[in-house]
Amino acid sequence: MSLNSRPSAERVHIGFFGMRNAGKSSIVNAVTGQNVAIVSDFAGTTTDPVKKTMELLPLGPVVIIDTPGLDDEGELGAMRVKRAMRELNRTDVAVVVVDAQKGENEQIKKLVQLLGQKEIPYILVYNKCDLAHAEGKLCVSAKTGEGIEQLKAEIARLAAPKQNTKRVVADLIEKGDFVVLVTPIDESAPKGRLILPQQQTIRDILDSGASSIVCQPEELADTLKTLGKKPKLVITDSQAFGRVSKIVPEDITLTSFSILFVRYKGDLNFAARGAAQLDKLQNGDRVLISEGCTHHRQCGDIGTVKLPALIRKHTGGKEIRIDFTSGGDFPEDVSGYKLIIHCGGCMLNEREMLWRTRCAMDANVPMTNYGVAIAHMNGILRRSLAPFPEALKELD
Ligand SMILES: Nc1nc2c(ncn2[C@@H]2O[C@H](COP(=O)(O)OP(=O)(O)O)[C@@H](O)[C@H]2O)c(=O)[nH]1
Ligand code: SF4
Ligand SMILES: [Mg+2]
Repeated sequence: MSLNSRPSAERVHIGFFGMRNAGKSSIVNAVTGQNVAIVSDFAGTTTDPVKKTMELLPLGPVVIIDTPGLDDEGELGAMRVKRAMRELNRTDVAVVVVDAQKGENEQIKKLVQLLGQKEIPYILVYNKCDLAHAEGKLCVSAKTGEGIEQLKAEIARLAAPKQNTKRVVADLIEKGDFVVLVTPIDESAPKGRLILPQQQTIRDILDSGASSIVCQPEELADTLKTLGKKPKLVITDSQAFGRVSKIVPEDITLTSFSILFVRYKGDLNFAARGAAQLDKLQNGDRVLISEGCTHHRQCGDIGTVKLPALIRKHTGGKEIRIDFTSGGDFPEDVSGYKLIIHCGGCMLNEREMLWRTRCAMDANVPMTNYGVAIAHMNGILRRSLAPFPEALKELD
């Protein structure tokens, strides 16, 4: 990611799917005008999904996902197909590539059906039209470039409404408002910088013509005192919720970064409802804690250390089995869990967060969020949801 580009989770994700050798990678290259994908006439060359961020005009910043074929063979192949299918859950717009010489087979029909179920808009495109023509279909040739402009226009048309128009905090504040942000810096915080949810929140405040001050919990009392003006909002890192709530006077609205993010990307109302499950956990119950970061856990040890400790305390030392997943990992089947607790998901796109939420809803498993769970266990959930009346209703 270059320094001035948009975070990839904020971009529209365009996935290319189809049988091996249909020309998916060739079309990706033709559409992007770059050699993003490896093209080969040896079937199964694209072994893992390849992702690339780029500007796709006239649409703007996107992520292109080139996947292996739906017909990859053997045990390894089956795994790759599974990974390709998981990419579907991150896809805002799908391009289904059919070899015009071969036409649509059962797998393509199944894929199209699945796209319909998941309400993912898709484009069915017949490639290799320099070799065979398909009547009444969108025909392209990655080789000659025929139809590629039309395909790009169609992608842009379907992708435009998929751009996230929700805001992190802008709808809660006005020009001239003042916001205090609390971010503890402990040994698990990344060195020398702020993490993405904090950066995005600050940016959204700036975009609103409001201003913010950032401090650690230790400095909060003094900061509030010296301000001389009541802040519109205090936003804290969830891990300091308990401490911070004691410092911030009751008449000042208090919420957390991760509550703002579940509202922005996921389903805050569902997360609010899910918190009550923390009071019902029994010996032997399984809880899934899931995080969106892959390599560097930006949210530090909240998910691996702080939350499990809080849960143990909250349940009075009950034997709760806690599983942890991070990055793109999220179990296909969550029915074995009594509760899922997810981070704010700032590194995931909205579709992925909503898909995870739907997996939980389908399996009747309550799902909540880091900030919501921590606020609940500190007895301050009502207070931290005060700016969101719809979510508050879920607590009654
Ligand atoms: N004639 C012709 N060959 C193509 C076209 N698109 C791809 N190919 C060839 O089909 C083979 C498979 O292409 P590739 O993009 O790797 O397919 P993938 O497996 O779907 O990613 C390669 O030999 C390409 O050169 C096309 O539009 N016309
Ligand atoms: S994806 Fe989750 S764990 Fe990673 S920085 Fe964002 S909120 Fe924190
Ligand atoms: Mg390929």
